[in-house]
Amino acid sequence: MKKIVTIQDISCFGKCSLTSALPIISAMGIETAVIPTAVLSTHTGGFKGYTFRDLTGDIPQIAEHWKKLGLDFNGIYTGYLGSVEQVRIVSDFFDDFGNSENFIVVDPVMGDSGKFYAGFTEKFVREMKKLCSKADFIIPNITEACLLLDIPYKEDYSQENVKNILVNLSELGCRVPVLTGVQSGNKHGAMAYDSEKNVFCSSFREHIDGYVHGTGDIFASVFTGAVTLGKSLQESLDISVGFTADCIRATLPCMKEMWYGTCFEYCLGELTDYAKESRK
Ligand code: PXL
Repeated sequence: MKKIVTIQDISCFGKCSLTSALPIISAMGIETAVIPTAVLSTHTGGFKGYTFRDLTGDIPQIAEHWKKLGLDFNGIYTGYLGSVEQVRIVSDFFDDFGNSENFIVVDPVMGDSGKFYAGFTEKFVREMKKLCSKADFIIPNITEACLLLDIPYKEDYSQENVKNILVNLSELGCRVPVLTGVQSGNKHGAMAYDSEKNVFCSSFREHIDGYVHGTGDIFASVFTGAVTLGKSLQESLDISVGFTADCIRATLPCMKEMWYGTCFEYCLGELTDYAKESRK
């Protein structure tokens, strides 16, 4: 069985980060080890008064124990990281557990809709850029791409603009930047650039009206799962865009507030079937 480790927070309520990555990647038939970076009572994207217990100090101890056990992983996938120090420690984890056989996915979670999430700063962006340079894949949304490239956020981008952004992101040092939240006419999806092959890929679905929290984490989790299963970049984009769209569609009939997240649970069977098919 393939095995990855994902490093991100546990938002106890609100369906994002580890509480979505763990079921999603597991449903794809992949063992999913976790390193929780912090425990929050809820995510920060809509709830007020959340608690935050920082677990930065535990990460090097977990890594030391795992080194003694001789553990290795097919992939390492990071999501929400809570401080500059934590980014540095995760960077050391990449040095210890990254190798020529496995791959690293960094989702540089920092903001959305042109704004930082609570608590993020320019200093954090500078550290995140360095982490991205060590990744095979980075998966920013457009807001995060603008932060990483130090360019102003806009609402609308042409395909040419998006291609330029992707090339500039690859110059941070990562092999394949994947940009989420890309609009093309009345379609919505993701575009990616394989800088080694000099090839662009894209995948779009009909635009669905409505914004739900946590879709970036769903996309990044499915994408990581697909890469772990050995899928091509195009196929990894297709399954991630398709599954994320299905989760949003499943949510709209029963949606209360966007911060309660998606009803991704209704869609997990798609991933189980997909993984079963690819094991045949
Ligand atoms: O979905 C990304 C995310 C993860 N973890 C925490 C967050 C957010 C976005 O708001 O607040 C704690």
